Order: sequence, then structure tokens, then C-alpha cells
Amino acid sequence: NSHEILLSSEFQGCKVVRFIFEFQSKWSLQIVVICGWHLCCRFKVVVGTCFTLFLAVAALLAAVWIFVDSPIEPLSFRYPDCPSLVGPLNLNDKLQHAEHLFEGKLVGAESIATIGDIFYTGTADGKIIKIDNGKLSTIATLGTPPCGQPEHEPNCGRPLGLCASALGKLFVVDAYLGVFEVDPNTGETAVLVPATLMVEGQKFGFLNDLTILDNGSKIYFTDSSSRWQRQHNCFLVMEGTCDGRLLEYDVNTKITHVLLSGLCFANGVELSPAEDHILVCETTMARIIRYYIKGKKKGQHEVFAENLPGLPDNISPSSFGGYWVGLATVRSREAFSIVDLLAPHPWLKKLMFKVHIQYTHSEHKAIP
Ligand SMILES: [Ca+2]
Repeated sequence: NSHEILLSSEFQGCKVVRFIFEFQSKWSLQIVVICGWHLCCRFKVVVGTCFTLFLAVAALLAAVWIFVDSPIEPLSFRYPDCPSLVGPLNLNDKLQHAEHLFEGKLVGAESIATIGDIFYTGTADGKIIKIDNGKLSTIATLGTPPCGQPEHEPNCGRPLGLCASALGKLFVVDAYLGVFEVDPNTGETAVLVPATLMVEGQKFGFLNDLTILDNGSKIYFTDSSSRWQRQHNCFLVMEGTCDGRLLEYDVNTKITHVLLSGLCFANGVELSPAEDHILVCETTMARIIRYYIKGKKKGQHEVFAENLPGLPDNISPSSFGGYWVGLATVRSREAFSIVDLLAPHPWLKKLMFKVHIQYTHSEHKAIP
């Protein structure tokens, strides 16, 4: 793959520019653009050059559009108008003053579980880390090395969601490998739901987060998509695929059921304090869904919070009776929001991703 722009040359005051583009090592395209004498006279050389460049870029984009396959098949949708960052959403700098713990030592820590005063988290290099009295130690790894690069993730594993039960057991969902119970002291691991399991006819692609009943009898977890893996989370958001699921694993029967399907990037999941419903962050749609597991509405779901000022990731209960929700990007009326701009224009998203893969020479494919 190569792309080359041969420099322009002057000919009687006119610009002659030749562009050569090669696509996928199969096709090449040559464009010779001549800014004619009369054009030079009327708009001067600088305008002529701009026009030439505009033509060249347009031709290049047209060639990319024709010859490069799009890795995504985006859907068209619209968000509600972005919320205004006023009142409780007023910008502040509180997080800028947060203390940075273990800087550079915990790369990609996504979720935190606590048992007593001990913290547990999972890192980008596939480790489950114990943080005891300020000391870090690796208690378990779920996959096999090498680790550390995005392309290693499918084998190395990426422990994304961690949750401790009231009985002091530690549970981990790995984006690529499945749902595990991990002994918080010895690090011994046992797989509860392998990622290879097909549940109700659909495979797992991107396991994300989990929560567990206080009595430890049921684990609720999310699969963000069966089409895109974690390393392609950006592709999942941009495509707008809605094949995410909320699932329930019965610890006693060892059976996994689907509670909710058709979610657009199912992400963080959390039980309510009364354990009568579950909240699921639907990242792509900037909203949170409530699914009832008890009471009159058992089995039903509804929107709990919508048009969030960003795309929600994980969710945890706060000590005030509400929830903390991490937002992966900002959506606001006061600033430019790329996800809102692109959502109704699938062709524009396709073009961007075609250019991206053409210029990075990267292989990004959905799960077959
Ligand atoms: Ca997450």
C-alpha cells in the first residue's frame, strides 16, 4: 500500500500536479491536474493551487470510497439534543484535584472490587491485582502470554469487570475469556461461564461487567456485542450495532439465561440496593436501562436515565443513595460532539473508517 503525491511543477505560470495512489496493492490511480493559464490569471496561483488540492482530495476520497471496503456497517440514528452543562452539570475541576494513586503501575484498571479494606482490580496486561495497605501484588492471570498490546488481548485476556460478594468471594468477567470466580487469597481461578459458550443461539464477543446478589446465588453480567471485540470498542460505538445483552448466571444450576437483548453496547451493570432491579449502561445510546428482577414489573425494562452528557461506561452505587457513572466522552450543547454529528450520517462514518484503515494499513474485522 502506498500513497504518493508528486510535487507540483510550474509551466508558464500554471500548476501541474500529479497524484499517484495505490490501493490494497491492487489498483493504482493517477490524477494529473492542470490549473490552466486563464484560471491562474483570474484567481492567481494561490487560489488555483487550493482548487487543485481540493480536486485532488476529492478524487482521493472518491477512490477510497470505491476501492476500500468499510470495516463497519453503520446504522443511522439520532440522539436527542445534547444536554446543556448547567445546574448540576455545570463544569467543575474537582477530578483535576484528585490524588493519583499508583501512577504508571496500574495500566488500564477498569473496575474496582473491595473485600474489607483490600481492593482488587484488573489491568490491560491481563492481571488481577490486589491492593493491600498500599502494596500491589498480582494474584491471578486468566489467559496466556504475551500480553500488553491490544492484539494480545484475545489470548492474554482483559479482566474488565470485578465484583465481590457479601460472602467475600471475588468474581471477574474477562472481555475475551468468560466469567470467573477467583480466590481473593490464593488466586485460584475457576471458570463459571466460558466465553466459548453459546447462549440462546448467540456467541459472546465482548464481555464487560458483572454484579452479584448479596447471597451469591446469581450473577448478572453484560456482553457488549457478539460482533465486535473489546479492542474494537470504537467500531462498536460508531457502527451503532445493538446486539448487546444482559445475562443471568445461576450459581446453583450453573445455567446462563438472557434477560435482555438488543442493547446498543451493554456496558456497566449494577444491582439496586433493594436488589429488585438492575441498571445497565447502554453506551452507544448515552442512556441507562432499568431491568426488574422482582415485584410486579419483574421481567420488564424501561429507560432509567437518558440523554446523558456523555457515553456511560461503568456504574457503581454512591454513598448518597445514587450512582456514580463514568462517562467515556462528553456530549454537551456548548461543545462539539462527534458522536452526535456522525450518528445520522452512516456514509460519513463509512468514509472515515475506510480512510482510517487505508492509511493505518490495519486489519479490523468484525467477528464472523
Ligand atoms: Ca466497562
